[in-house]
Amino acid sequence: MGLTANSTGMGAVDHGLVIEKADLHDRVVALAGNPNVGKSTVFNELTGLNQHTGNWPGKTVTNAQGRAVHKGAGYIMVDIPGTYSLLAHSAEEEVARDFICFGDPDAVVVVCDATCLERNMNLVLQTIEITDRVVVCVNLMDEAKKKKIRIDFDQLSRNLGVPVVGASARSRKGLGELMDQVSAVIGESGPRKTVEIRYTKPIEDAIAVLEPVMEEKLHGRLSARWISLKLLDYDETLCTAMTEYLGEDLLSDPQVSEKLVEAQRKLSNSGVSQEKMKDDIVSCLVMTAENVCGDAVFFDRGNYNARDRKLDKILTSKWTGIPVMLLLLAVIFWITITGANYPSQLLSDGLFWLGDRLGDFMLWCGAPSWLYGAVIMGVYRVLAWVVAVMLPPMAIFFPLFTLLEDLGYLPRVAFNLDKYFKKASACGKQALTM
Ligand SMILES: Nc1nc2c(ncn2[C@@H]2O[C@H](COP(=O)(O)OP(=O)(O)OP(=O)(O)O)[C@@H](O)[C@H]2O)c(=O)[nH]1
Ligand SMILES: [Mg+2]
Repeated sequence: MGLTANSTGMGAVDHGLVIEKADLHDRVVALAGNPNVGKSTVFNELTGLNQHTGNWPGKTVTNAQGRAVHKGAGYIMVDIPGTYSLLAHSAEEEVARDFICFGDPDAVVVVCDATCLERNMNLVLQTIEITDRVVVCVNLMDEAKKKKIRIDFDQLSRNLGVPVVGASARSRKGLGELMDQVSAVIGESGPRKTVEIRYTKPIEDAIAVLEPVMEEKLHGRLSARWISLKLLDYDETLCTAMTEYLGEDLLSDPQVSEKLVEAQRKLSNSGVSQEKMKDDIVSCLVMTAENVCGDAVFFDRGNYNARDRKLDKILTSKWTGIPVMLLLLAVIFWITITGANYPSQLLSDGLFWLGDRLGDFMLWCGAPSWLYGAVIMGVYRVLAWVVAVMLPPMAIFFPLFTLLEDLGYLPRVAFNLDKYFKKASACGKQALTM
């Protein structure tokens, strides 16, 4: 199939995933989380499917669904692209945000990286602002143990007001308990008392103006507080998605627009510009994340990531990053080309020897010369030549590339090249496919 308008650009990202339930009682569970934390691994382990996983951020770019059965109940798991926040800076992030906000999942599992939990809390907190049906899955616990990071799940759960489960998805550890908690959260009827994220006074005052009218208009379909905040921090793509979801344009409602103008005036009277508001929101989230993790995450080895940081300094710094990258890629190229020569020669000798024997056999059988020419000189020799030339380099190059991926070098290549790719209206991640 050739490229079409739908298979390239924005069209390549599906915005409207149609949930296919095998049973009417199936519940829908979204798997959200920062990039590269193991969402697709959790998804694969639970559903038995084979979503692509890879050790670089941005592997998953569209939503995928699969069915999991836990203690007799069916769950449609939705693997969504990784996102650092719900502010939708890219098409993938928009897909993720739209599914959490408007996909009506019965629960959202936020998968986190145990080795940098505080950073992951940004997304957890933003998700809790939208829904209280959240379970936090702290994945990569095996890596955290190696780095001597301890996590008090009960304390973290008390701080957030939602269940927290530790897991090592690759070895399937903790996934049973995760599904127990998902089932419990879905079964609860009343609202949960979750962590309160308070913003600066001018922002809170502006929200207070808008929230009552939003409460009235939304009838509990979306969180009035969160939508008020988003309208103040005007997010065009969110407004479009919200209009689609609600079937009406709230911004054209005179009551809403009147209160919105009033709230915006309040903000500007307090000297809060759009830029400052964005900064203040992020600062408040970061501070809340710090408080939430303060008495729940312990680093028994103070310099737990000193070695990684030192390596990063060499692999991604301005002066050494590109030379090291060129050298490494050149070495891989060299190993591939020179290493492939020997097996190539062996393969071609073997295959051509076999070809000669096959030719002799055909002539012995009395095959006409045109058939001999077509089969042996045409099809067989071309095939033998292609296999002898192409197979050895591929068999060397791909494992080497996988090794670089597993060592975590590929995201560094993407980072090093991002600046140059951006100049061509692309992004560094595309270097990996190039
Ligand atoms: N050590 C360890 N590695 C894991 C674990 N779970 C996943 N991984 C690895 O983490 C990497 C990322 O996994 P993915 O499942 O692709 O992560 P993702 O969150 O879906 O990533 P994006 O789709 O890019 O957002 C892969 O190399 C996995 O093998 C785990 O429990 N322990
Ligand atoms: Mg993924």
